[in-house]
Amino acid sequence: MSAPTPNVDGSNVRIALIVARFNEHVTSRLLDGALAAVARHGVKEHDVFWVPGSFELPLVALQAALSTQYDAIVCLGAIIRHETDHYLHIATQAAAGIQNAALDTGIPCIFGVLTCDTEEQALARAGGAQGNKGSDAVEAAIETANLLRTI
Ligand code: DLZ
Repeated sequence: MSAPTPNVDGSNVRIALIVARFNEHVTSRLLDGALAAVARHGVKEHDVFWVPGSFELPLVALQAALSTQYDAIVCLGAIIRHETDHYLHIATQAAAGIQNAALDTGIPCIFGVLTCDTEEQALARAGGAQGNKGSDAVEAAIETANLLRTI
């Protein structure tokens, strides 16, 4: 049995897009992809919030989810490996925090955060040869929000 076609009709979905400013040359491209998907799928309403870095994404995602103003939250960031293991702590906490925000509120909080070894890898996934993870994240948000309404 094959998987059903996902419902990516955004006409009844309100989305908060939360974007990390760190590595803005990458995250602004993720946001471009996300906004293109918002338009493509007819998303009802959307707001954009910028945060300093990926470490701050979970708290703002939680607050947006608690606000009851959104049916889904999309978190966008770019974590690129540095000389120390600092990036690892940021990536681990961002992933866990975003998932916790979703599980604590019942609002889908989507992990649109790139975790890459190099800037080239990140750019390839932000509108380059590997597509745009920001666009994918919006589609995941719409699909999950629509799915939750059917359960
Ligand atoms: C400090 C830092 C570092 C070293 N690397 C990244 C990164 O690759 N991607 C990212 O989104 N943010 C990074 N940050 C910033 C942290 O996420 C955070 O904003 C600061 O530690 C302040 O809490």
